[in-house]
Amino acid sequence: MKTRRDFLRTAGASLLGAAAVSRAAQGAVPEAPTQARPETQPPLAPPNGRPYNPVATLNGWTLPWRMKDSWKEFHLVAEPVVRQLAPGMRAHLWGYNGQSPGPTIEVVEGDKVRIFVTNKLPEHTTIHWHGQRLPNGMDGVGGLNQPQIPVGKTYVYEFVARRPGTFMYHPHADEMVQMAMGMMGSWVTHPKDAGFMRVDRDFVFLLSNYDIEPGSHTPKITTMTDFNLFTFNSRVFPGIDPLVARRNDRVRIRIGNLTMTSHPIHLHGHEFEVAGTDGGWVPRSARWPEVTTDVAVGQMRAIEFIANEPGDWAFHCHKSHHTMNPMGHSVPTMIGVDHRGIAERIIRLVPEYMVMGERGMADMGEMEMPLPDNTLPMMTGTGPFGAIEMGGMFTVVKVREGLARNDYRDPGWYKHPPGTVAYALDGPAPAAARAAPAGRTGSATMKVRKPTGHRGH
Ligand SMILES: [Cu+2]
Repeated sequence: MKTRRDFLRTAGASLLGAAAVSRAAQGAVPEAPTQARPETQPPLAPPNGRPYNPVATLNGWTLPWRMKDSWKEFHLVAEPVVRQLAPGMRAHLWGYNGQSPGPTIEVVEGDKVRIFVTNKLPEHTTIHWHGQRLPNGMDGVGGLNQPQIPVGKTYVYEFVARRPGTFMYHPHADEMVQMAMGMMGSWVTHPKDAGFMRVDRDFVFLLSNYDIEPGSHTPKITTMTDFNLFTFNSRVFPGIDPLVARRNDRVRIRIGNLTMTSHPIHLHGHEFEVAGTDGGWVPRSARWPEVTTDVAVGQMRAIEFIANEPGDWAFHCHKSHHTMNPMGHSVPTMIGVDHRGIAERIIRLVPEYMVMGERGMADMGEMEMPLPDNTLPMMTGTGPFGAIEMGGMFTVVKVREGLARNDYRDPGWYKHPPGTVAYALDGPAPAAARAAPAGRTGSATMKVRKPTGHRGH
């Protein structure tokens, strides 16, 4: 982990315009640690202040702070970053302290929080603290609650973290561009009573989406709905770490949505309850069991379950296009179309022509085609039984016996007890009796694909 100490020593003082900094900034601005690694960092046990059970940010980290005169002081630096979305693809995004999303901020209910925000972007910005109770002038809507933070300036936000729960932060300045570029982060306010709503493992991440053309690095910021990268904390499968739990742990997963569409998040093998939203904790009497919960745009959902089924359980968005990496949506559907004769004739003209999709597209998971630089296969990832054929918003909850309390390391693939894996039947399957179709016999189904003008959705 690097720090910006050098930067602050040389430039920090001159960045702090008199109008921009309140009485709070007397002395120095706290360090702004940065993180360049995309792997999930171990939870940050609080070195001071009230105790709490820290969260694990999926493919992310928690921002260290310092205590100063009973204030918890953080320093966020808004800046261009390079984020590896998965091995093989880097995106040029905007974020905070070296990463997109920015670091998670963790505080305790009742904490006095002071956040220094330095703008190293090429344009002005602000930060809005989504869901918080705070003085109106700290809410971060540029032009409405405060002036925009000019390039090179540092602003200071001060408020008491009044309500425990899960929150997000993001700019309210040139919002379409800055959100499309990846500016966002998670915020967790732990309850004052560390025993309240206690869980053994507490994960947090944000949903974000990008439109990055294969071969390029920068998101197209004008895209409104047709994104090609759907991410958990700006990572796509197989770049998303597993969520590791010890068997019988009570697990919470906090998910915030800052994309342009809703995401029905689905967990295999367990039922969960929505225990919290960005509005607060849900009373027990108002919860119901789910295996999928929709997280709409601008919402946060905290789901909880007992991880009592050992195994590798898929955990993903249930919109099947969101578990794909970049793909062309104008590829015609060829299922059931016998186009071999045509293909032979085309290959005489275009030798590299590929017959695709005649039996479905599962072959794509194992196909090794040359790709343009800096993009990812549409479906990818290999499990213990072969190609997983996924991308995008997909990862695995790994439930294992006997892990150490703070062990979040990937335990490898689940070793299934003998006799507990689906198996191939030896010999031919007995023919199923089928009723004869009523009326005419013989098929009149047309096996042609009619041209349409609908190239989008
Ligand atoms: Cu989705």
